[in-house]
Amino acid sequence: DTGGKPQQVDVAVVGAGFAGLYLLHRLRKAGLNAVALEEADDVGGTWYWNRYPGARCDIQTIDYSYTFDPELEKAWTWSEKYATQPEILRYLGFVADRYDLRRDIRFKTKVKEATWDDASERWLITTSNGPAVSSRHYIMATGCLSAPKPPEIEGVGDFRGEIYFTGRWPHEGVNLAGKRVAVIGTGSSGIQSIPLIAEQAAHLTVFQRTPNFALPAHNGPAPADRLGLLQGDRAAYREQARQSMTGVPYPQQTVVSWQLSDAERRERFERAWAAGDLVHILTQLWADQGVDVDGNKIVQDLIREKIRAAVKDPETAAVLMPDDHPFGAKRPCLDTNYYATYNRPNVTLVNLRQEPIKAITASGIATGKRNIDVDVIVFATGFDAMTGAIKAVHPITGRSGKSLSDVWAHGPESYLGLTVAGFPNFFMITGPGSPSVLSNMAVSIEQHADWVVDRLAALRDQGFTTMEATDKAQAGWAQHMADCSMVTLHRLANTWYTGANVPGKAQGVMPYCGGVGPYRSICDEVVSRGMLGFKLTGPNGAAQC
Ligand code: NA7
Repeated sequence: DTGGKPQQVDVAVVGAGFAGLYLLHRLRKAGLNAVALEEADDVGGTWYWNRYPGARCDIQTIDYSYTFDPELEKAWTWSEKYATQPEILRYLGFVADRYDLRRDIRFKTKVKEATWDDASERWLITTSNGPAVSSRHYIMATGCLSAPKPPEIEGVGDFRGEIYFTGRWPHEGVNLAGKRVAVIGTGSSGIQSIPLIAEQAAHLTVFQRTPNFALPAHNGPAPADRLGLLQGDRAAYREQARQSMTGVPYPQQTVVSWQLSDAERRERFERAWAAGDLVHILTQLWADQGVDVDGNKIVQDLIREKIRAAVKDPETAAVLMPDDHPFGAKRPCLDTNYYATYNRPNVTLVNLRQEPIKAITASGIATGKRNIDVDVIVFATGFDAMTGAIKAVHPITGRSGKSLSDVWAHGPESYLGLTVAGFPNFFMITGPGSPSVLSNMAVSIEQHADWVVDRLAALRDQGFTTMEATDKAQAGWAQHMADCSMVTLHRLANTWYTGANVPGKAQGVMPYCGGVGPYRSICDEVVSRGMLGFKLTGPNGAAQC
């Protein structure tokens, strides 16, 4: 804060990634003036920071795109079925330029604190760079996987070689050629980067704590069948996506596993394996795969068979086979040559379940059994997901003087994943309690942003100044969240969906498990029933539904 007068706007947005950019566009069209505060020196969010080798989106490009403007869809053509990080970053830059959004973004500006003032009914937001912001509304568009998790391993400071985090990969200057490299972590970031690091490094040692299910991406041109569906009737395709369970328009399966013969199940599985599409394999095999442990085990066995076939050394193959969680309960990965990489002579796999890392030393990594000397350590250890980036603005102080971190001490509470009781005019895009990470983010982001901006415009038009979820509505949403999570298998795995990846973090399934289409209907019904569950106030009085 320079000590100058706060910048006055209708809406302050934090983040200029996929969500922040769309918000700026929508807010401007709705006649609300806004500023986006962005820590990086350019737009892109996730796609700005995650520059590690092999970084790609694992939702197909035809689905991972903005859909709000058919002209934009015409103006941009993706080069592949799955876009690389640089291509997605170019796309987001293209969108920022096309809609002239950069003039409303303050780059290299980290948000420090945010405080609600009851008297003026405004948020005051202090920043690391430039004046504070005073705004009527405050929207966190900070993403779900943007706050890297600390390594939680002793001795990191002692290491004399190079250290990289996949989520904070340097923009240039990384050269792994001829070096002994360690990768810690086998989530999506590890699984995408390991094959490319293995090609460059003299030797690669992968430190795996929990094996993950990974499927071949079969990247290349966008598949003709999916592209045909989109191009056949673009509006209908997009609408089906919005009403679907995942934000990708696949039909709902109604046949359960035990109604199919072994041969029929295998045929469906092989088709899904060949499709190279997470949403396909997660939703199109049989109806009980995501909700019943037996229906799920059939898929697990079929995938383990594939791993066994891909990896030549049976012991290594066994270590790579997930055996502790249902398929889909932990985020599965899409890979290019992942399992085959373990057939290379310069790659070694260390099973941390047998020999946990004791410490990082000056020269490498010490497990209970040995010291492995390396020149470079890559941490692909993940994120403080869903709540980490929101809580990083600390404190966010609401009406009661309480901070959001305190209110969330036992886990994130929200109404619709969009708002929090006690925090008037505060909104989250893809927050905990929304479908977010269980969906195609592009579709969820547009739905959330549309809903929020439409509400702000309606408030203004109706003469209200504040909007706040009631405690009762929030408790009802928590119950509904719990009910939905009991139907799926996500609760049966220790993952970043449940907070289990961060020591000491409150446990609970954070994303809404009820599906994108049903969630949209609920959000729309809240509006059609007169803002059910919200209290609105303004100079002409209050309304509570
Ligand atoms: P993930 O999926 O959280 O993966 C992190 C990996 O790092 C996972 O294998 C972890 O093992 C491992 N890990 C984390 N901490 C440690 C320590 N201290 N020691 C050893 N191993 C550790 O993060 P990603 O960045 O790969 O992917 C995040 C999402 O981005 C992904 O799901 C997609 O949605 C896109 P664990 O499983 O916890 O035993």
